Amino acid sequence: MKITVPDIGDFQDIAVIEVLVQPGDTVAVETSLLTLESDKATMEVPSPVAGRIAAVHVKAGDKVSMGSHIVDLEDAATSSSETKSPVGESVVPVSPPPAASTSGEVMEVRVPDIGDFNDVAIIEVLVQPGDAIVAEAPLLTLESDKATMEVPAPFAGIVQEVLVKTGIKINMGDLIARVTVTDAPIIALQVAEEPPISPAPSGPVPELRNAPLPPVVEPAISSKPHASPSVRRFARELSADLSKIKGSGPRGRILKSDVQAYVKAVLKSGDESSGRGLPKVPPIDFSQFGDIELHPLSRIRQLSSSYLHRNWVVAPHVTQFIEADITDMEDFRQSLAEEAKKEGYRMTPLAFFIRAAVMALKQFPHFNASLHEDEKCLVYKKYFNIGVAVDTPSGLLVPVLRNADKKGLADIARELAEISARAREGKIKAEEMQGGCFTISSLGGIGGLFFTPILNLPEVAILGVSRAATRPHWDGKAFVPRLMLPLSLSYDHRVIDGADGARFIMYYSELLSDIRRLAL
Ligand code: CAO
Repeated sequence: MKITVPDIGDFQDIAVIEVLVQPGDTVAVETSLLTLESDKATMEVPSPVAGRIAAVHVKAGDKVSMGSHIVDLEDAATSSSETKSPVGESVVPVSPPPAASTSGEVMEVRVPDIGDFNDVAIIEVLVQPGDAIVAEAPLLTLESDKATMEVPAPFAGIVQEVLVKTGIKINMGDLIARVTVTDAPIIALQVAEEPPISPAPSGPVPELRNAPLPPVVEPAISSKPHASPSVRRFARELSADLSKIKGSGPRGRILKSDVQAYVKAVLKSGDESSGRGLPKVPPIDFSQFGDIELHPLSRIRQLSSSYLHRNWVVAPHVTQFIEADITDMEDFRQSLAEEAKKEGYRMTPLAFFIRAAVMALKQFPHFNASLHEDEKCLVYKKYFNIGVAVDTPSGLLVPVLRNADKKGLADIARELAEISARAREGKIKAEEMQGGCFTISSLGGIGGLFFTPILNLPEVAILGVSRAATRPHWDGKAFVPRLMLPLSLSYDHRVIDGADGARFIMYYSELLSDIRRLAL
């Protein structure tokens, strides 16, 4: 049976952007055969009958019009060869950006001109408050009995409020959302990568957008994947996450072939995000052994668990330990503490540790680097941003102290107090946790000896600081009491050799022991 392009309205010479079937495929009635795209709309041509594809007469890039011969079907289930009307998948034209919008302004986004359609049902809301969107990112999917349409964003921004929900019917001019306009490229966290999470017991949703702790920090452009409903359906059937798939179609559109290639690659590597191929711990009914209670984990903890797991598995960690003699440093700090108190801040030992970290990073630049994504070169950073792990009621956060090399001890101490207080109050912004070069995790206020910190990828090293204690120290003639600080340096062995790890921590320890060098 010869299948041809049906009546597609006013369209002539419309481009085939994807051929969805190949010889040998079995198709059902309405299985999509082709995706066509003009500058106004994207359409899928469905099969009018069930059968097996005997031959395909078009390829991506060809132009077709009504009557063009598309495929031959064999074993067709009915004798009708009249192709059904295409299921229109209009990409609703983007409304022009608001004329007088300036970055930071909250603008309304309304349903643009959607042609003759009235009271069209929303079948999917693709954004939520807090989402960073690029211009033309799909906001909603609408479906009438004739077509499925996506309503794109007229400009880039951060979604403040979504005023519609799945199931309701809308018309041209209805208010969809309020969006804060941004003119800079939008950088968002890779939250989309994470599995769905149940509502947090504490804190509002935006908390989720504040990336957590030791891990954070791979900026990524966030927008909803650009794919037609049938490709979305196909991806859903295969449990493939569209946000991880790079589209090879026009304007980055994800094609069926992209989904297939992605699934093949995942199967080959045996590395789907859920478990990296590791066997799962079998579920246990703990109540069989005694009373239990179930407490939900905070969103930050759920996110950090996934980041930490990834970092632990991805980077081969080595941890090197040393004790630094900080007796003189502590005397010096005490001498500054009184004055600092008068000025309203605490001269914390951490300020010294941050300053020494900058000096050590300058001496060993490959510790102030990240492995390039192709793993063939190192990205050296010429700036010195130090992340500090802060213990908060909802879990660990790592705010970043920027340009620490340009700040004195007092400025570092003040800023540290300010950012750690805001982190504890849940007021730290996502961007304040990005761009770190090296992280310090201090458990000095709590106690304990050495520990093995997990890397905050893509950083290549992290320093764990424990509680200093006075110990007998052999000075060559006698044992003398010295204040010794346990340090634990974890590094990424893909980038740093053991010898350099040892050199770095020795140098760092010497800096802390020699207050003249540290104070310079
Ligand atoms: N040795 C001995 N005493 C130390 C010390 C050390 N290494 N570090 C801090 N102290 C002292 C401080 O001087 C302070 O004493 P005073 O009250 O007499 O001034 C006291 O311990 C409490 O310090 P702190 O921990 O409250 O403050 P800080 O500036 O040292 O640290 C911060 C700030 C935000 C890093 C810390 O509060 C915090 O959250 N630490 C936990 C980080 C964490 O959980 N890391 C693990 C990550 S991996 O899972």
